[in-house]
Amino acid sequence: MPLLSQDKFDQLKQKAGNLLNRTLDQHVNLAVTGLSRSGKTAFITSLVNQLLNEGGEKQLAFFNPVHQERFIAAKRITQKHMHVARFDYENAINALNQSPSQWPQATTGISELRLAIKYKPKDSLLKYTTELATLTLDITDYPGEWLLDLPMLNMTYEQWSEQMFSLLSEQPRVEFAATWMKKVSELDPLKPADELEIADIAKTYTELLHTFRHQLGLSVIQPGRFILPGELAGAPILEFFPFTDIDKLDGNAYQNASDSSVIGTLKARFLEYRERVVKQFYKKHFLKFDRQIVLADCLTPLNNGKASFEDLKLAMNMIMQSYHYGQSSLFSRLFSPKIDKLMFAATKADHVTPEQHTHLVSLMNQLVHGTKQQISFNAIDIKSLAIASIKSTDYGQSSHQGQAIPVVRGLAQGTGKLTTLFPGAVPAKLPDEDYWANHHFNFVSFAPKQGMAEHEALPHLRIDQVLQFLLGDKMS
Ligand SMILES: Nc1nc2c(ncn2[C@@H]2O[C@H](COP(=O)(O)OP(=O)(O)OP(=O)(O)O)[C@@H](O)[C@H]2O)c(=O)[nH]1
Ligand SMILES: [Mg+2]
Repeated sequence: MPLLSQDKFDQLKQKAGNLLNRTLDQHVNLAVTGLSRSGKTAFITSLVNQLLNEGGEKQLAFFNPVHQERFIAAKRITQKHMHVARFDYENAINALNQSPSQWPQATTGISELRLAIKYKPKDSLLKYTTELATLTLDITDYPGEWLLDLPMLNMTYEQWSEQMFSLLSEQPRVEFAATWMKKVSELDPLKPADELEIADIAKTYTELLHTFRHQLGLSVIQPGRFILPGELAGAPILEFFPFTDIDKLDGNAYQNASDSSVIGTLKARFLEYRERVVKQFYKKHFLKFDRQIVLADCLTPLNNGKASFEDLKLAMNMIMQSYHYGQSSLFSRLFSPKIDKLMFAATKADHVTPEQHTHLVSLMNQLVHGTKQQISFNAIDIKSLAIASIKSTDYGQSSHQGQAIPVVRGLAQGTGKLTTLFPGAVPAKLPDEDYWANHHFNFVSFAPKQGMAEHEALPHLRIDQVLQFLLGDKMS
């Protein structure tokens, strides 16, 4: 006679399973970031959509839980933080399913979404105790612009002002900034601050930042919150600006300037911004992420030209400072993030022909090159990929002067016209003068494909590889 009845055995197994479920790591805090328009909303929408559609086996061939038929299902559950906006998945899907199909709207701040993913464990301890396991996945979407502020923590107001003025004095910014800079240079720094005057000059500075981002396609925008203020819109903490020629002021007068003087007010707000905005974001959110994907649209700056691309390079460098925590005493004292996997994804890869994808990855790698070496030193697992969250084109061949050339075909954004083109070669290295002088990149924005069915997984490029890198080990 068996010592335990089957019922008893199952009960015990269930208990052991519950215990392990509690002790094993079954939770991932995934952060998605990138500068505005880099493709964060499209990425999260597609990733969630692939999981909710139970993998759609063919579509997720490189995601082991699906490939090995261990993926059961995913569903949305109530998000973790009640005070953070919900990622608006429904709205994004509705836009894509509309006729004609639309891209989801631009978003402005931080948002969250939580999924419960059920799967059959394969290699983990869980397989001995329970049939199914659940991975809870928290996804946070936040603007890369917020990371651009990190270097401010290491700077005094004087240093920051100097750096900003030297940026503003160069092309292409100077053309737009000259009048504003003159206005600041005429302002008496030691006179009592006039609240309205300061608000007004800060407003023009903010408008300049918007022009740099949206009209010139530049990436280095500081302070980042000025263009993406979220709940801080209109607060005095966002009403300051860099001051010119502080080093030419009388040292004593500057140091002794009262808090109510122009310079004193600007300095105090700068410090408050650092403390309450920059540091708080790191403490409240950044510290809690386990895994991070940084999205970058390298193609639009390539299309815009040299200044835009160089600025992206600088911005990526600034963003990467957030991962240099092992190197700098300030950051290691302030934060000890636990990120163990970091992915860089070059988005919108469906805009270029497939043989260009290796170049796109290599370009992306060079943009983060210095950093990559330093981070791998800190034992973070890093990978770069070229992806399309929502593939909007088809590939084909066309003949040009008797030669077959690869082409992409899709509906041009705006006109909706079916367009076939060879957009040009992506440089495998950071472009030099010769590239800018002799190469032409002809990039067209595409509308999403029409007639995507509501309950079918969205077409994509390499989202399965992203899932495998970011979640595969947690679902083994
Ligand atoms: N062809 C193609 N275009 C894409 C893809 N992903 C994003 N885009 C384009 O890039 C635009 C911006 O994408 P979003 O996902 O809204 O970018 P975001 O980073 O969330 O932007 P913000 O909300 O402004 O910060 C979209 O409106 C599309 O035009 C993609 O996979 N393929
Ligand atoms: Mg968005």
